[in-house]
Amino acid sequence: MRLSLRFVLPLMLVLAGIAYGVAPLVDQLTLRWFVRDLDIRATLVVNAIEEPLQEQLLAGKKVKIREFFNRISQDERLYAVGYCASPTDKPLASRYFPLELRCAELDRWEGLGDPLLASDKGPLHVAVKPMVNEAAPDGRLVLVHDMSFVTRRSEETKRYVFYFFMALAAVVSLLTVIIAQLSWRGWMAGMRSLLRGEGLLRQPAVGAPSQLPEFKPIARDLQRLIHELEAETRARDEGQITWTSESLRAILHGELRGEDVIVVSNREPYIHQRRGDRIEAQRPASGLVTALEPIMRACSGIWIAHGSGSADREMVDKHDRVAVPPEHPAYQIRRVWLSAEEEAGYYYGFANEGLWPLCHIAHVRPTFRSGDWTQYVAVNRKFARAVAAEAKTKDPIVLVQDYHFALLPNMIREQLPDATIITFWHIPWPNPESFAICPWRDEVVAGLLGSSILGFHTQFHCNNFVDTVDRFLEARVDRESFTVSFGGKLTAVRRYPISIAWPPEAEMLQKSVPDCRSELRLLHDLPPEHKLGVGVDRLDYTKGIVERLHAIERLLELNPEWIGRFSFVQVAAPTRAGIDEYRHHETQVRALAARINERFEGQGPPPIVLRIEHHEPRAVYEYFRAADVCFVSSLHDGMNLVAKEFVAARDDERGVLILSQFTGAARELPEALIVNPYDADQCAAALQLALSMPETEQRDRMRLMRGLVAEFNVFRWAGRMLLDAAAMRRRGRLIDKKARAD
Ligand code: ADQ
Repeated sequence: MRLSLRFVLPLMLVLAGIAYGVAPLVDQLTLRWFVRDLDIRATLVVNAIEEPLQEQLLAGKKVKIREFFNRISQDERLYAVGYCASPTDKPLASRYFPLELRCAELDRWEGLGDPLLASDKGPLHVAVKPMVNEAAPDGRLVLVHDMSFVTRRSEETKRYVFYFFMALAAVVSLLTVIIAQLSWRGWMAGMRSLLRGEGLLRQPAVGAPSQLPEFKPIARDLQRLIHELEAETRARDEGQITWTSESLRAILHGELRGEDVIVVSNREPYIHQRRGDRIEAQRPASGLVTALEPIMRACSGIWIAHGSGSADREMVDKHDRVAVPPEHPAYQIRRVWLSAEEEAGYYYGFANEGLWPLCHIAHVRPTFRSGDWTQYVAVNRKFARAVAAEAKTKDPIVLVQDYHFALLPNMIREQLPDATIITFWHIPWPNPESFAICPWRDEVVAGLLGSSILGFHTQFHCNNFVDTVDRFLEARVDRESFTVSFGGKLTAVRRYPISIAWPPEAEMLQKSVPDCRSELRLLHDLPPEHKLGVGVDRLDYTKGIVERLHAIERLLELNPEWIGRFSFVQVAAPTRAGIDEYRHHETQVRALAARINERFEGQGPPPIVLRIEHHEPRAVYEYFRAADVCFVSSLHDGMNLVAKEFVAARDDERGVLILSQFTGAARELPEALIVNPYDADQCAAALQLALSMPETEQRDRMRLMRGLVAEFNVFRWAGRMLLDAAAMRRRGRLIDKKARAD
């Protein structure tokens, strides 16, 4: 109806306008016709009466002539008749002859002048015709016609014109509405067929309306738009969106606008360190920070972490908060202070001597001390209090990071029952038998089940966790939906493989690959064409550095042609040096490297170069870009970001990645040379293959791996978790609303 009105209303207005303009025109036209008719009539009358009138004029019978005039002016239209013998005479006239018509002024009524004379009776038409004889050579007959009928007719004409346009408007409107409705249906059918994809490229489906030619120009545009929308929706549903920090930020703005977001991790995203009289804000080399920062920036949330820097206390306000990043503050860090005792028990003790080896099963015995556990509980509680204090709403989104906070989800739940708690466990989860040796296994698992969503890197770890719950707790496990119901709360156990930022920061790729190659070879006193392998890790026993060095020794044993032509630089960041096992591990690595170098001494550059120190991310990338091979030999690793960083660093599509089958990354990067790090011969063979791999094969493998890392990047990791959380919150709110309504 509204559509019809859209057509009909303007049409009516236009027609009314035309009618308004046309009526006076028609009026004038009809008047002109009547005047012409009266002229003709006057001539006829003159012709008809000329003969008898001439006779009477010659006879000079004025009375008779007046009677004669009175008689003929009884005609309905002929109003009066008069005769002027000369301009100086008075007219010899019938009754009603207008006094204004004087014989001396008859000239103006002759010819093409205006023949109309206004009178009380309405307009009169005056026709002056010559009527001469010998006695009156200037004689003129004056015929006055009544024109009041013209006014009546004009009124009627206007009325008819109005009716005509009304009828025309009705007919045209009706036709327009019918045509519009039919066209609309046609357009709709055409549009539907386009939306179904029956566009220009394909034939319409049988029975479907054939495509309207009018759609041809927009068909391609429309199809492109539809495909884009479809791809976007599909991508979002299937997690294939092109995730960038911007798209993450945009989605978070859309989905989590105004939400209260809190991140909790042991490590802070910015650590303030005192360097002499300067204070430096250090950004730890951590994938976690890279992944979570865009979320914090998008939501201006708060990040709660252990204040571990030497100048951390100097930088905070009275609420222990500091705004970061220092250059453009976008969110806040809330620092939690730990005593040396707390740190020893919670961080070094239960987390890193207990849970870390327990979950990695790297043949280092986990150590469980009740004192450590007490501190672990106390510190988790301390962080729970900090979360409750920092929450601006009763239902914040809390992102709990890692094995330092296994108890925290449930503790937060006790204080903020409506919070959405997403916990991500960055390390592997072992099978139930292995996990069972933890004296507080039930408490740890129950603590984690305070989460709304519990994330792991791989499905394998999700399965292990659900099996563990099934084995030790009175909980209902739904393996279809992968949810656990425990103590009336539901936890979704999900796989979110972590990754790195893509594309890597431009600064990381600033130095060209040839420059990195030549500079690093120069730095380590290696010839320009020397083959270079790299390993980049925290100096952790789970990273398989010892196994890696054994594999290199085995390579040189089996393929002595590489002696003096191949060196391996192990970049190792010191870590958890307060733990005996780590100190022992460092000693072991140093001794092994020294022994191998000694063994091949005097045969060119040493095969192993140890760089045991923290490097800036840019320096790490330079090693990646300079290397022919990157060797990741973790004995067990939740994901391993080093493997993905190596791939990201190689925009030249060269270099070979050797990757342990016990990393989460191995499930995503099958184009790497996948090895068992415990098998030195297999690793040596992989090294041999890598060092002699043709460039085309390197490129093919690297290209595939780069494609995957680009797509499954860290923004996707964070985005998927938060989108799931947002969906969960929407569902929760809907259920609450319904419950209130019931
Ligand atoms: P990590 O065990 O620390 O992480 P990883 O994923 O490899 O292991 O990340 C290490 C990070 O530190 C990388 O960004 C790397 O570049 C950097 N790094 C390593 N050595 C360095 C050095 N010498 N100097 C400077 N930077 C160095 C834990 C889990 C992993 C999981 C991540 C993320 O153990 O399995 O992938 O969390 O969830």
